[in-house]
Amino acid sequence: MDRTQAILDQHLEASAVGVLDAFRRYGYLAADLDPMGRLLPETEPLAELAAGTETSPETAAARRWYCGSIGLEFMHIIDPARRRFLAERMEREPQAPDRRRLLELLVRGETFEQVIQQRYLGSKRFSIEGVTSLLPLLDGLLETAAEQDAEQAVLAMPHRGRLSVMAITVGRPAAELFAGFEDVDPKSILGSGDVKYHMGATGEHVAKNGRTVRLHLVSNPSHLEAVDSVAMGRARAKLDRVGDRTGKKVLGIVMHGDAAFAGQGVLAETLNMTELEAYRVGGTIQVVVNNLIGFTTEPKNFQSSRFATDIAKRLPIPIFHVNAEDPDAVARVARIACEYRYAFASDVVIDLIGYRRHGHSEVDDPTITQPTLYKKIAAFAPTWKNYARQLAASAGLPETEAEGMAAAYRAELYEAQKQAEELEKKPTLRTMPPYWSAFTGGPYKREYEVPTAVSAERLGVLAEGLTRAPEGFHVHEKIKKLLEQRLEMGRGTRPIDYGMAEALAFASLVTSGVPVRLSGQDCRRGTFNQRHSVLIDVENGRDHLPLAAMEPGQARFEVYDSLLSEAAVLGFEYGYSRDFPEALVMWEAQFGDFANGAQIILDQFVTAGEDKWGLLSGLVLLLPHGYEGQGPEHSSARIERYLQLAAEDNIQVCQPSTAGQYFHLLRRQALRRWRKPLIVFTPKSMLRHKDSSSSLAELSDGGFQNVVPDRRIQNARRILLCSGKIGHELLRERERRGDTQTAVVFLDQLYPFPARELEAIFAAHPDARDVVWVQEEPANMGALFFVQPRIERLLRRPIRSVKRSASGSPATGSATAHTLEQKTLITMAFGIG
Ligand SMILES: Cc1ncc(C[n+]2csc(CCOP(=O)(O)OP(=O)(O)O)c2C)c(N)n1
Repeated sequence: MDRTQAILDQHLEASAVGVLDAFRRYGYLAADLDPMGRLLPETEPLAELAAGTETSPETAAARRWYCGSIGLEFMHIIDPARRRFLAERMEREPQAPDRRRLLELLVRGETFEQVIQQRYLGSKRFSIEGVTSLLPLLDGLLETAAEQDAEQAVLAMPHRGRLSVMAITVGRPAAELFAGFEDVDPKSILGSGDVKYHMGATGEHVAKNGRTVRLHLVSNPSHLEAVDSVAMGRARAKLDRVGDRTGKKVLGIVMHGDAAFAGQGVLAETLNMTELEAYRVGGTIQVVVNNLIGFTTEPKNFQSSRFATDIAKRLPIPIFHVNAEDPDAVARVARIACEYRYAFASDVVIDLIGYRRHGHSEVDDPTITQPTLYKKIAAFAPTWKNYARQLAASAGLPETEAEGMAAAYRAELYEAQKQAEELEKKPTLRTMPPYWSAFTGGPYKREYEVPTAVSAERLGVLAEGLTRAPEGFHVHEKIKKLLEQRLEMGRGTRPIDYGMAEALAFASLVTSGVPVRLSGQDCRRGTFNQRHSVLIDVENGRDHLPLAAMEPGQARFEVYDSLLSEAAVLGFEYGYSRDFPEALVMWEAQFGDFANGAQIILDQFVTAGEDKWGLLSGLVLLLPHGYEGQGPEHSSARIERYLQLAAEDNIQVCQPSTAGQYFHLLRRQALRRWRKPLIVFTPKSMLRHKDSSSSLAELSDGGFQNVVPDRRIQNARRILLCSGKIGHELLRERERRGDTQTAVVFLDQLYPFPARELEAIFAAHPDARDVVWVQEEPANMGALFFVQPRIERLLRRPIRSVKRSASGSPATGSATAHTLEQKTLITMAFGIG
């Protein structure tokens, strides 16, 4: 150990603020990070703390370590072992990288971009030039991960450099990527598909140590950062598949633009997931591909901090800043960052700072908004040329060699371009994992239906398991009562409520090999005190999950209270469902209306994923819904939104009217091979209401009914069609009135629209003069706009409707006004005709 090493070790242990400590803390501010000189070194803190030591050897060493092309923020990490790990690596002489390999990657990246530029002038490609070092960075991460025995990497990234990453990192044949520019086979994707720089891709990285790391680049919408937690969910599912909770086998690498990283809230939500048991993946490598510009906007207008990455400082994780024009430093950061991730199962941020050679896209002229910067960039040589020059001077690698590499790759790309012109079918860029082969998407077919009933005897056994606590476990008095009641429900001596119906559905699934995963705010207990999936020992606070302790060899049951986020959590669960199609994966909103916090995930992934990318998901959304006088915010889960997004059988939109229907719906979703997102509007006050409870026979017989007919009324004069709680209120009113002429029919499935079942209803009531749609929601909301034309098409005549008046907000803030409105609705429904 040399003298400087001894000093630094001392400093790491001691609390005294010395020179080295000052550099460890503030060196990153004075580091040389921006090749275009926009981010000026901030020397104040160091000048103050290291005053008088400028000429000392310690200061010179510290400056070399912390103020070169790498700036590291790590002193905010509390764990000394982590700080020591990082200091030790930063203060060690770096190993020489494989410079030829770095050069080759840079040459390939920039040549690839240039060839597209020449051949497809005027097309957008969102060039990587200026931050081409992303390619050696990814290579370094994957090489290090392979040394740590990684088997797969999940990559997510926005537009910038995506095509280069697909070609050079993921290894897709260039012809496939050029096919996107040739727009091969447009007829096959009329009205569907996606642009080339959003597509997902699979490939592999064959590492120097002989290991192969499978790569999955996640399909991505334009909405920046929306993919972040989707990628994490995918990584978690892949880890769960192989039973790895350490995160070693699957590495997540998520790339970001700097403006997006600083600006988009979902990124902050996603970062907050990293240490949470529900969402942990052993650490994600967050790479900011930082060109210090966002479209035309400069950092001073998109971030209130020096670095875009400052948002990540809330976490105890290292943030590396590295100058993209120093490929050796980039390679070093890749190694340290990945080793750190593997040592501590922690997120790591790498802020790769370069520039953007062209406009935001190549059809955009940046000289209008950043004229002086772009003059400078135009005079600045491409990264590979600078690096080749440097290597010629320092490493004896002749510049002609780099030229040769470029020429050879260019020739290869010209050849690929010719192949692309000849392609007849649009290439898919990916191979689906084998676990998808048992499942299917596309239009609904009746042949997908499966039995969902469970024998009464079996339900009794499951109920016993569900209500059992371990020996010596102290169950809360109220819960003891609940468990007794649930046992009675399972034995058929008490009507089954939603909570028990759901528990029985889960129990029947996990004991037949189907894993169940649910996350959402407070969903372990349930917002409405209805689920109680976890028993808590009142003496010691210990947990017991009956559903996870049903039978030996059962499938996994997981239920998690989520962080207070909608977008990141829904994104995560969507991602999870993408890599675990055999499981029942669910997200529950606290109240259904909060789901609009995740609107991007709904619009861009859940409802459009199959159309854009051909990717399926069986994700379930549980959205509490119903007008109960709680005010504008807790009444409506916005049924209208989902129905507007429904087309091509892309989703299922259901509102089960009874506990039994809910049971069959959940089981149907898990057991059919048809994989489609399922939106379920779940009850609140009806959770325990006798009217929506079911008998044991309803679970042990039959299946989910898309339309629930009225079995008590024959050949009605009036048919009230509805969905959800209002139907039960209509039934009560009918009873009160002693009405024998009105049938109340529930549409428990709104989409795919149950036309066949409704036709049967109309045929059963041939004399029904009035067919009325009744809903609680205002005229501009709810299912009215969607069902009315469809019902009229079936009936070949207009129908009438009862609803609240059109309104800017879903419901009144007054409970009394609500009651009055509700009464009026019911009276009007029976007054028609
Ligand atoms: C949520 C969202 N808002 C706006 C846009 C439009 N948009 C596309 S790229 C871009 C700038 C992104 O800048 P940055 O994150 O720094 O990435 P860069 O393009 O510079 O690589 C904007 C505003 C978008 N794609 N997504």
